[in-house]
Amino acid sequence: MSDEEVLLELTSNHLNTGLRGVPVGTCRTSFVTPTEGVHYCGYPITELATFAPEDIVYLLFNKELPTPEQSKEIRAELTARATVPGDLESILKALPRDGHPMDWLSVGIHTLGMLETTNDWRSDAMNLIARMPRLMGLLFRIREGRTENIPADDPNASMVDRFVNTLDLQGVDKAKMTQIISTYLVLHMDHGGGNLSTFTGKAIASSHATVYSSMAGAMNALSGPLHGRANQSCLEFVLRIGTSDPKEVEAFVRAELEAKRPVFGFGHAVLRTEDPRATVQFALGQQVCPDDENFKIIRTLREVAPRVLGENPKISNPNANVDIASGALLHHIGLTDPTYYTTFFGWARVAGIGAQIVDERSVMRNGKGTPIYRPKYIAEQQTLRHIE
Ligand code: CMX
Repeated sequence: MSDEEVLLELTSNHLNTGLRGVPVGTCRTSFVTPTEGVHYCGYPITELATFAPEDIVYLLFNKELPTPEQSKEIRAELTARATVPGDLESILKALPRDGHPMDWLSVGIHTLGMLETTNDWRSDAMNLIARMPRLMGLLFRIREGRTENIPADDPNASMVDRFVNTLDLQGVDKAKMTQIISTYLVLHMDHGGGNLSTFTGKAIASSHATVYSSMAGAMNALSGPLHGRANQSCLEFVLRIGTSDPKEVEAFVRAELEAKRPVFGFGHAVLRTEDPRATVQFALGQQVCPDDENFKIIRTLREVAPRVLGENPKISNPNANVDIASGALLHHIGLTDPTYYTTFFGWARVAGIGAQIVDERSVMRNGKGTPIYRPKYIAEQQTLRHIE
C-alpha cells in the first residue's frame, strides 16, 4: 500500500494508539526497513558502520558523504565549536550524585544552552554536537567524584578521543575504547523521524524553543525504559544470566517468558530480521573481545533466544535487536555501570535529532519550516455537556 493510500485509510482505530502508523511528515535523514534496518540518507547502516562519527555528522546535515576535503572541514568546524564557553563543571558539581545519568545529561544540555545560545538552528545544533564529548566526560567524572586533575579538553582531537581523554580511566585500553564508542555512536545517531525522542525534540522546536531546550526534552523522552533505557536493562539482564552454557541460558529465557518478563535484546517493532546494528556489534565483539564473559553470554543468547521466542507466533520478530550487544561491549572497555549506557545513546542521537530539527525548522515547506505541532484530539462523549 502506498503512503497516499495509508493517508486515506485513517480511521477511528488509529485513536489513542500513540500515532502508530499515522504519517506525520517527511524525514530527510533516515528511514527504517524491515530487512535492512536503518538507512542514513539512503545508505544501509552496515555500509556506514566503520566511518568516523564526524563524517556521519556531515552526512546527516548535508545528505551526502563528505569528500576528503569536506571531511577535514567538518572536523575543523567541530574543533572551532568545541570549547564550552563557561563553567559547566561547577553546575555539574552541584547536582545530586545519585540522580540518574540521563537527568544529568538533560541538565547538562540545558546548561550548555544557558552558557551560549546563538538562536541560529544550525549553529546551535553544531555547537551542541561539538560540546557533547566534554559534557559526557565531565558527567562521568563528576558523578563518580573524580573531580581532581581533570585533563584539559583538546579541541583538535576527535570527538570520541575528547571523551576518552576527559574520562581518563586508568588501566583500560584507550584505543579499543575509542573504536567501540566510535562504532556505537555511528550506529545510534539516527533512526527515522517518528521515534519518541526525535519526535519530541522536533515538536518542542516547532514552538521555536531553542535547540538546547528541544534536545533536553528529547533526552528526557529517551530516558524512559520503553525507549533508550532498554540498553541499560539489556546488560542488567545479561549480568543476571551469568552463564554462557546453552542449556542454562535456554532455561533462563524460558523462565523469564513464564514469568511474563521481556527477553531483553530481542524483538522489534519494524524489523523482521536481526537488526544489522546488532550484527555489526557481534562482529566487532568477535574481533575485540571473543572471550569476554558477557560477550560469551550474548553470543549464546543470540543462538538460543530466537528459537525459544519463535515458538510464540505472536512475536513478530524473535531476532536480536540493537541493544543486545552494546552493553557487553561498553562493559568490556571498562564502562561497567549500566545506568550510564543510555547517555551514550543520547550523545549519539544529538546528531540525528539536531539534523532533523534543522531540517524541520529551516528546510521543510520551502524553508518556511513546519508549523507548531497541533494534532487533533476528539472530545469523548462525556465531555460534551450543556447547561439546559
Ligand atoms: N520478550 C518477550 N515478549 C516479547 C518479546 C520479547 N523479546 N518481543 C515481543 N514480545 C511480545 C510482546 O510483548 C507482545 O506481547 P502482547 O501481545 O502480550 O502485548 C507480542 O510479543 C507481540 O509483540 P511484537 O508485535 O512482536 O512486538 P512489539 O512491536 O509489540 O514490541 C519490542 C517490540 C521491542 C517492545 C518487544 O520486542 C520487546 O519488548 N523486546 C524486549 C525489550 C527490548 O529488547 N527492547 C529494545 C528494543 C530495541 C529497539 O527498539 O531498537
